[in-house]
Amino acid sequence: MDRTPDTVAAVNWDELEREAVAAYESAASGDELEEVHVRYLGRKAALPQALRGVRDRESGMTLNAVRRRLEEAEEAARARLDGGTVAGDYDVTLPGDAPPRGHLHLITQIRREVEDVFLGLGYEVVDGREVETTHYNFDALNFPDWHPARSTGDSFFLDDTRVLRTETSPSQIRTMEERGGPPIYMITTGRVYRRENVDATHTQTFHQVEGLAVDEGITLADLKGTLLAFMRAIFGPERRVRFRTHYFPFTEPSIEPDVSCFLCDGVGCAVCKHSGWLEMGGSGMVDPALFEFVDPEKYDPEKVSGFAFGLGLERIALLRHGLPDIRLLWGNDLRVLGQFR
Ligand code: FA5
Repeated sequence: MDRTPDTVAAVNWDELEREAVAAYESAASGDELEEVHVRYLGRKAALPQALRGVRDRESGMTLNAVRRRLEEAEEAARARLDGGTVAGDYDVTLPGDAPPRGHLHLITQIRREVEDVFLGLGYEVVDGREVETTHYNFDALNFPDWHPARSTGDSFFLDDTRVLRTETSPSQIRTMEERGGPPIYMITTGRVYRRENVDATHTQTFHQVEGLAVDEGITLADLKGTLLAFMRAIFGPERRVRFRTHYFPFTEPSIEPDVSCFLCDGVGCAVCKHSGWLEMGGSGMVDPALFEFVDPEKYDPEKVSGFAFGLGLERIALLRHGLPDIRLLWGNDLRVLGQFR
């Protein structure tokens, strides 16, 4: 006995599908779409009716396939009319969640600020290299053989002749070699490496800014004036600078600049350990031995003089922002870093 209901045989399903798909495609509004839905997929429409009456597997498969294609056409029409609403789950026309926006790390900001200050003073910014030869890192900078920085206990060596630079000072030599002679007014910034015990003020990787001025008639007064201008630009116009004598193998005399404490203005507080002053780095007049070493013809020590300085960028960050521990800068804690936008 043929159990297929009349409706299955009576309808040309191919034609119905073509008609329905065309209707979905031309539906121009939500109301029209609803009408098309009622006409072809509504409870009383021919297809759902026929499906309810189907008894044999083959007709069921044919009609289900038609239904699936009509549902797809309806879905597509709805997406088109809703401007992208898919299955009613979400509306892509609504504003989304903005992805969190990053910003420059505090040390990068300070590096750029420092570069801006010196560009404003007529300096150029040059690149250095992080892997140095012992020649540039020690010999050319007048480091005596016995200096502890030459040992594997203090520095990271790649082999006998190559070392991760322990300071930015080798770029003084490289710049002087590259140039035909004075005048030189340059700074360089970048990472340096030391085998330190890590604590609140020391890490094994940190950043320095190195400055070098070589010209005729440069004096210690020029060094002092330059560092004063720099400290005031970074820490505020009221700052005073003082200098203490020190020793570096490549400067003679060597002096260490202190800046008056920006928090207490020299009165004494916890930040400056009640001294009123903050230590900033090293500096001095270029040792004539360096000129001899590079090229005494181009840099005649009788005529040419210069000054150099090297300051820690992390130190500037800690002091200026009252950060109690250098490790906060490199712990990747966004609660800390996010404060410095
Ligand atoms: C020098 O590195 C000399 N090259 C500076 C110099 C340049 C002197 C040119 C004369 C002429 P010093 O070792 O003091 O000097 O380091 C300079 C600064 O780097 C320090 O004041 C400090 O701010 C920073 N610094 C040194 N060691 C560390 C460390 N382990 N972690 C973070 N900052 C450091």
